Amino acid sequence: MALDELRTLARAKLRGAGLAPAHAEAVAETMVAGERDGCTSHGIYRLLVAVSSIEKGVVVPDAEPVLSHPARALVRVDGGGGFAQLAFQTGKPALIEKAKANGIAALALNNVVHFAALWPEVEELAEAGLVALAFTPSHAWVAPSGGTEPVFGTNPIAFGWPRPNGPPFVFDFATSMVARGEIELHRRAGRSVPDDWGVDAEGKPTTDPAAMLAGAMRTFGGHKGSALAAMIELLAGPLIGDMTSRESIDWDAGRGGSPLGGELIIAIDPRGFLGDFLPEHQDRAEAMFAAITGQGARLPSARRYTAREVSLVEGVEISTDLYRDVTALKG
Ligand code: NDP
Ligand code: PYC
Repeated sequence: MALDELRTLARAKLRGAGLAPAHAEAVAETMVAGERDGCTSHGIYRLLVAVSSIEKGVVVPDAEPVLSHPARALVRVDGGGGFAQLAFQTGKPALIEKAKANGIAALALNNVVHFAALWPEVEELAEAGLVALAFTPSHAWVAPSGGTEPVFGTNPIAFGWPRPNGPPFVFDFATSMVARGEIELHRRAGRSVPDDWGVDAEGKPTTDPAAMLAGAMRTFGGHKGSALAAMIELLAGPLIGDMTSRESIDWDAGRGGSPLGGELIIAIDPRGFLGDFLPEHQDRAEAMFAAITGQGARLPSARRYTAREVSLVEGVEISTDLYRDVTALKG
């Protein structure tokens, strides 16, 4: 499918589910971006997830994000229970302006439903010349290192770094072994999963995606991923007055919707520290990137940018099953 065709389809299905036009546009954009960049766990498959969340009453379909300014370098957007994408777009201009005025600024999104990847947000900020970090909890699906009971969400962390002659350096990954969406895609395709991704409801290793979804996922990197997952719970939960992943899954009360909660985005203007010396220090960063790629290793996001170049010309391939399920949605 051509990307425009996919965009039209996504908007129509979101509108068909009752989502207000501004939300439908913002949400469709991140799904198309995911599919375009070969991030299928957060691509067009998420239409099924978003529509199901709307139908379950987990998301407020016509929520109007409300912007406020808690401090000189802080921005807050209360998403009113709507999807996070429009809340981010509402807060982004003020975040950029405050980061450039103060050297650093932070944006808290509160009361938003989040099902998306974080890289589009840090990439947009890096394209505006800022170094960016983003964090969000989700639902308690992940056991701490050394345990088998879910406490953490899949809690992604994303980072963006502007580069002078090309797209930004960006990484974005869950602090669980994989995103939950990846296990769901394996279940849909009838494929088994590696047994180090999680455990079943009895705490035993399993390769059955359905059993793992009913049990607990593992953090990546043992105790290190576990500590990062805890940090994200704290930064994008209690620090900004929002829910932890445990509180969020309790709030969901078994409906199986996407997580409601908060997100914290931090933006740093390199000119704050470096002023006119910025180019000289940018060159030092570029030397590090060259030392990585020069030995045959790749930078995070290199795969995405390559996939993007191809998709922009050739469009994307959607599996027959997914196309059938998506087109069967109302709208
Ligand atoms: P992956 O494990 O697939 O890895 C993601 C990151 O690692 C990307 O930046 C990727 O770059 C990079 N990477 C992968 N392989 C290499 C390599 N060999 N060398 C260098 N870099 C590499 O992602 P996850 O499954 O952990 O997460 C997928 C998505 O799920 C994320 O976008 C995340 O935001 C989203 N998510 C959202 C949640 C939410 O609550 N909203 C919860 C959990 C996850 P590249 O893309 O170029 O391959
Ligand atoms: O894939 O883990 C995930 C996820 C959770 C919320 C959005 N994506």
